[in-house]
Amino acid sequence: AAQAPWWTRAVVYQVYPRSFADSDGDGIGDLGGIRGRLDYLAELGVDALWLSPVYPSPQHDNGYDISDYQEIEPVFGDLAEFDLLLAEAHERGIKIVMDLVVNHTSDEHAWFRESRSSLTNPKRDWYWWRKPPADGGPPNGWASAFSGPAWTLDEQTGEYYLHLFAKQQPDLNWENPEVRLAVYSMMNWWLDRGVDGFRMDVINFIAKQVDLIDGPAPATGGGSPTGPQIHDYLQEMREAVFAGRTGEHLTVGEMPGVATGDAVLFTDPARGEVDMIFQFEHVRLDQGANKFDVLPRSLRALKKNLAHWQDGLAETGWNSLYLNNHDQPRLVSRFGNDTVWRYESATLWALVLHLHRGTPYIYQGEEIGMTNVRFDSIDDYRDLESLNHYREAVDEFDLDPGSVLAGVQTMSRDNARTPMQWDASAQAGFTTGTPWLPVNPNHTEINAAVDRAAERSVFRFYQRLIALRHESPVVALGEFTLLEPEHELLFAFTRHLGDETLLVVANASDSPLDSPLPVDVSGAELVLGNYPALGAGSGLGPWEARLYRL
Ligand code: TEU
Repeated sequence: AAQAPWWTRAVVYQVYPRSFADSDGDGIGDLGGIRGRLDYLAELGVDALWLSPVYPSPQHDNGYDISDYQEIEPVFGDLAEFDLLLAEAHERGIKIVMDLVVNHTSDEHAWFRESRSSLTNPKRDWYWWRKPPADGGPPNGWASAFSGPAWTLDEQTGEYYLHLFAKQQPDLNWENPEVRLAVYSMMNWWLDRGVDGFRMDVINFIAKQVDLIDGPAPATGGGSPTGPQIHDYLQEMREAVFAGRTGEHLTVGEMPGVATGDAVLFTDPARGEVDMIFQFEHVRLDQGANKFDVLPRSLRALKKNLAHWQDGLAETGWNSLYLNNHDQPRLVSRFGNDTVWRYESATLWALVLHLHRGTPYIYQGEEIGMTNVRFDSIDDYRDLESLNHYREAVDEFDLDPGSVLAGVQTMSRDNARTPMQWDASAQAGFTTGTPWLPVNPNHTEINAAVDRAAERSVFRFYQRLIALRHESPVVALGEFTLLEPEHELLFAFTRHLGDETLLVVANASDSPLDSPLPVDVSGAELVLGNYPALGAGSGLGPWEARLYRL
């Protein structure tokens, strides 16, 4: 256990800079705002911050469209301000992990401007350009993740370029070694500056199945674009960027579509690719073919899927643990009850998730039980994914606007992107100006100031969980066993290491669960629970969760 990597004992906190804290009153969060809240984060006890992109960007996708990799977005600050943030975080023992978005750049990045300028430009081959096929249509049938085709015809040179995301996010051609070297050199520049690692955006997409682009049979939408070269690229990156370095770094690859077998390959320490990944299976269980088609939720399906990942990586590899982030609805609204049982269900999911094996990620506001927002009109949404989807569904597919809006209200990424709720004041203490996205009206009741003063504080519950992972090898490394897999309401499992066994029992429902616990707990120590006192009966109250040491 002593040789296990530091990140097995760590908890990462994700900051979405635009929505975290605004220090200059322009309505958009910034680096000064983050710096001003470092004491709050240190008090929570997190080990590292992952900053969603802070680089210059036209902001079509809130910074995931980068126009300069080695600068800071002026709205967020500058490099001097960044260095200050880094230094002050490090003083508090908090690492800073940058978002690395290198599957694509912004169409305003100098590389793409050059590349699109002529057929013979030296950077032409840095992106995926293809002549229109005989029928004039796009080179294959791939769809953009943000609606419409993944290819756009560029007037200037009469060729199509590939963009798996928005048309303002052209995909880099990793087949070209110059592209790879440019990315590694940029990563080294940030690490030399002192940053502690990278969260790698859709990193499994950098390698393409070239035969699906140039092959005889044009591919249709769906399926993974990932080519087998992905492992070579990641090993080459590790060699070029991390091999010579000492100290504690973190690499986490966001990888939509990977299964447990792939995950083992990506995270096997002996192969040297990434430390851990973000996989998507558990957050797709309640989504149809289109993510805005909301399916009924099943606790059984969710816990079986999480257990499948625990088992799949039990021997080799490592996973990240998350139930929400800047792309997902708020966990208490999605998996819990965000009205009458908000405290209980927020803490239940916190306990369940943090007691799994893997590195837990907390998304800003999760630690105070923030909920989804519900805008009445599509005009109030800002996220291009939601807006493109709505336009396509209503205008092209003629679907009923009311039901399309309902899907957006449930699944929109803007649910996670409303400003952080610091206090009950007019703009939730986020800004003195007009926020770029409205604050959730419930900030008068749900905010950090109220939560931390409350008897039952979500923040303090997270503090306990983080401290537990720091102190307790069984939490970090223990073997996971799911109990009662078929039970529709009870989430129960054990963790076991050496002579220590922990038991988690959680009633993920609005009704009391009166059946006896799956394991005899007489004589066991209650380590943590989300009810003020144990009830008289043997069962669990609504959304009650307990952690025992057996
Ligand atoms: O997301 C990749 C991804 O596959 C999805 O989560 C996607 O954003 C969408 O929600 C699918 O329904 C990453 C970033 O996390 C996201 O914010 C970016 O928009 C995207 O890549 C493009 O850079």
